[in-house]
Amino acid sequence: MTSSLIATSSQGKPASQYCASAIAGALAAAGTRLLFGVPGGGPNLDVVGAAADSGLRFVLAHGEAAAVIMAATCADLDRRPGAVVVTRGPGLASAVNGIAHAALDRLPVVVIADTVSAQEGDRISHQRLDQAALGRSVAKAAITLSADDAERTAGHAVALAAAPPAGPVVVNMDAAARGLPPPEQDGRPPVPRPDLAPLAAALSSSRRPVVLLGPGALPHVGAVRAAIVGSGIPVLHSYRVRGIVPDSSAEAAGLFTGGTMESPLLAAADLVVGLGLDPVELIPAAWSYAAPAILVAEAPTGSAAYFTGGIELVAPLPAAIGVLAAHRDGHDWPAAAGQRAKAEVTRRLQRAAAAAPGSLAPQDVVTTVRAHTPPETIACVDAGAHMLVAMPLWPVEEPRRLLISSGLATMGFALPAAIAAALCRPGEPVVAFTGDGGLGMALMEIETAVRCRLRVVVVVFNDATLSLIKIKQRGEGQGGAGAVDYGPTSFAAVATAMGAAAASVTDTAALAAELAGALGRDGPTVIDVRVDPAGYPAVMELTRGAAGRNGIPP
Ligand SMILES: Cc1ncc(C[n+]2csc(CCOP(=O)(O)OP(=O)(O)O)c2C)c(N)n1
Repeated sequence: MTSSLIATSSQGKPASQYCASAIAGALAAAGTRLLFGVPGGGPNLDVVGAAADSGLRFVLAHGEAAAVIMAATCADLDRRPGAVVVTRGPGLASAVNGIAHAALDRLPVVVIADTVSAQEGDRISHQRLDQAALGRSVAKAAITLSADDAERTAGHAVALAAAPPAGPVVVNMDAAARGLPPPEQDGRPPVPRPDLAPLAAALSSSRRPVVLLGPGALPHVGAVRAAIVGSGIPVLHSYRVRGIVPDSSAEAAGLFTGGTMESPLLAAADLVVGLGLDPVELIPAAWSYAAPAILVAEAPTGSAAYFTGGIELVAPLPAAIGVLAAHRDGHDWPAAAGQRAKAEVTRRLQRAAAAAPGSLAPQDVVTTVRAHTPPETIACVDAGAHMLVAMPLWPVEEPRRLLISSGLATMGFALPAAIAAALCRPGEPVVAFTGDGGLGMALMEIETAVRCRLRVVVVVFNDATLSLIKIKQRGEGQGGAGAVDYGPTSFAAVATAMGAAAASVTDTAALAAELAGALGRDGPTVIDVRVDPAGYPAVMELTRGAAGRNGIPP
């Protein structure tokens, strides 16, 4: 053991334990209930021990990126900072994709790593990376935690993660470090006094406004509903916020991604009003509508550039919602224009369903699961072609019931997210929709769900192909079959080997029967569905149009 590790703090504890207690205490004070991760010994185990002392439950994951996705999902659902512990070097490097997801979806997560001490840096190269630079390059900040002023630094790290815009903070524990500069305070300026006159003027003269909702609107669900429901003004939701306006209401018009799904409605609009949009969610497609766009957000987002000719007003959202409420009458949309636009998208997607005997159309998988699960089910969706049917065909009545990695759009999201949802919302039904590619990236977390006895239903769209990428090869066959095709895998057999209940299905009746069993089971179920990808090109055309065809990444 090195001298730095046996150094003691002024409180008499070994310094690394003192640091671990400080960060665990700060997390507990912020309401964090779970710590995810993969420890690497030494100070990491101190963090696990200190977390238990502070009342946080530790959940051992198989992969660090998955652990961060779990923590980020808890942060999203609980509205408390998530927490992860990883080891120095490979542990932090392996966590990067999860940290990137938390960064781009603006979710507060504290990622605690130990590090080769600055005192030993001249001598020890093993597992030594520039963890401060690595952290800073992807997270909101990287902070060194030492026994000097540990409580204040730990409190600052947790508060910084949660301060808007929320995001991940990497805490590198170097108990023996001395003379660190005091951490910078978060310097976001206060929201300016609202000047919403341009919004009021535009709404006064608009006959066909459309409202786009983004994550900034999530804290204002009640006010948005009061302004919108019953007004007849169609509302589109970004991926992360479906359910702010319940899908059953006449105004709920479905999704806004920047693709073609929402085109007929936007083409008929004479004004587009964005509330709390984050351009990180929008696919890189051209904006080609005549209607002017006014985007309101509580801090500059750069949205105006996405909506060519759009203007961004920085103002408190409740004030903007108030302006909208004052102008909810006076438009001339046909009755239930939003609901009808959404129904048309659903009809077209269903028409694109195609399946050879012995397989299911992806659309039928989604609608069958929806029909056989309770309305309040939390669905977690991976990146892939299956996402293009799961997102529009899964209606929700509340926000945070349909989860996806929106900003980063990472594969390997759905299973860890579903595990976290089951942990944070015990007793609530949870479904993970994932492709064979995405599940392959997070596969071992099935064991995590088994060990934690979580009632998670994993629905695998198994076509042994990276279908979303295959669609983009269409025509040219760019890259050849070897670029996208896997050999067949029985995920049911793999899951059984890990102790999960599992089945392979090729028709909707069997899928429905397996779902019934899964929802009554005290543990995870993996339903390996043989899907036919033949309808995906048409789905891509309907949802994304040229942006999808041209190979723009999801
Ligand atoms: C970590 C990560 N790697 C690569 C990608 C690019 N990508 C997006 S979707 C996709 C294919 C997904 O295949 P699969 O999980 O089988 O789902 P399917 O498209 O077949 O529905 C790929 C490679 C990504 N988004 N995230």
